[in-house]
Amino acid sequence: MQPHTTVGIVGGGPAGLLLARLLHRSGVDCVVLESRERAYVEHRQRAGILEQSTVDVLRSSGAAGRLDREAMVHDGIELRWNRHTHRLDFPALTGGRRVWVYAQTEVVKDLIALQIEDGAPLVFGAQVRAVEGADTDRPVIHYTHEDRDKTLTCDYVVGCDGFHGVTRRAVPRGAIRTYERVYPYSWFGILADVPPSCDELIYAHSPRGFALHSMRSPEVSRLYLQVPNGTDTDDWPDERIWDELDARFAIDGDWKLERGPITARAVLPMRSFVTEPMRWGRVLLAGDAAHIVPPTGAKGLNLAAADVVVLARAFAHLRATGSEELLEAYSATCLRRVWRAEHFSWFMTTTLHTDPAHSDFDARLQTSQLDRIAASRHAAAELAENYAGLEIG
Ligand code: RFL
Ligand code: PHB
Repeated sequence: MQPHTTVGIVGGGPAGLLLARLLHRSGVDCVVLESRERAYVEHRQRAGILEQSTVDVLRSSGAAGRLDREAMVHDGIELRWNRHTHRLDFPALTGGRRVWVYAQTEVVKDLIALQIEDGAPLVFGAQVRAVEGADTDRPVIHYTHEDRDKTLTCDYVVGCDGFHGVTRRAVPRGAIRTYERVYPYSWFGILADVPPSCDELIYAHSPRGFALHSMRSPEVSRLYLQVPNGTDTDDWPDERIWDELDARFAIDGDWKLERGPITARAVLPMRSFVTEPMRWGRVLLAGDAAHIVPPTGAKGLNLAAADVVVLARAFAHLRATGSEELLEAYSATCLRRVWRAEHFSWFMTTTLHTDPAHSDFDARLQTSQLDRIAASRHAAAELAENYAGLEIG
């Protein structure tokens, strides 16, 4: 007999792992197939900011023990432009919302440990090659594990395999529509063994380009610089990175950027992308497999978590009632939140970055918008509500 599961999950990133956790707790059986090895998945540097709703779901699924001990709770961010700084107070502007600084790598480690502790199936080194039969009631996952070709038949397949995954290809061309925007700049991200020079994240707009000061712990800083697409990390010796960060964060006041040993560096392209619908037959897409946002709004991981919450609820409903009604509503429910986050991420990105094709006129519009955020509680609240996370769907 062929191996079979109710929900076959392609990809063991945050979307796949959290979905598996939620399904396991509702008594829905599933298998996670992840192409990479555990150590690789646990150390891939990605997101750092969790919204209230993401923390809530990690807590309610019993996955927030270490998060509640170690995460840093932030009540705002700083925006910098024209050599001055403006703080947004999230709880005051949003009726009490805040964000958590807890690295995606840590969320992933916590979820993997729980999955293994539960004895729930999670296969590393399982490279999915294709998903077939989306329009049948027995879709099949074809994958390679330990040099052997294998298959897994499923009632449903969920593609949590990120932007470059294969599950999206199971949907015939023409059955889904994609929307895309590629930005004319990238982020150069570093990790440095130096205490953060700030208590909260700093998003800086400057004529030299955007910079972001984030953090991973009281001892480790995470910083990003806008750079041209195609930038080679070898062209950026440490001194040049720190000098450029210094120049972009500079304000007419007392502030100093502390420097330290750089332990990781990478260039990350930026893209907006949406697949509509997020379901076709018995194949569903979640997280980055379905949509991508540029990281300026800190939304990607939170969107992935929101998708799988909706999906887990739909599978639990199916199990309890036999009704597919929530699965049928899955795509429309998620896309409302996705498009809001797409807009916000685009807004943050285009307001804060320097576009090489832009004129001085465009640059003045950007600073006018930032001035407006500083002057108007309504404009500030709009940014704060989106950043700290909206209740949608
Ligand atoms: P992932 O994390 O890409 O996981 C997909 C998993 O699928 C596996 N896979 C396959 N497995 C089997 N067979 C195949 N054929 C497979 N193909 C792929 C991959 O190995 C991988 O393990 O997608 P997921 O789970 O949807 O999670 C999405 C998030 O990772 C992503 O949205 C965020 O990291 C985006 N993001 C941020 N999001 C936030 O909410 N807050 C942030 O502060 C934030 N900062 C960021 C970010 C993304 C960044 N990069 C790298 C673009 C900062 C950066 C720099
Ligand atoms: C991060 O800490 O990696 C981070 C924080 C905020 C962002 C993007 C990335 O907007």
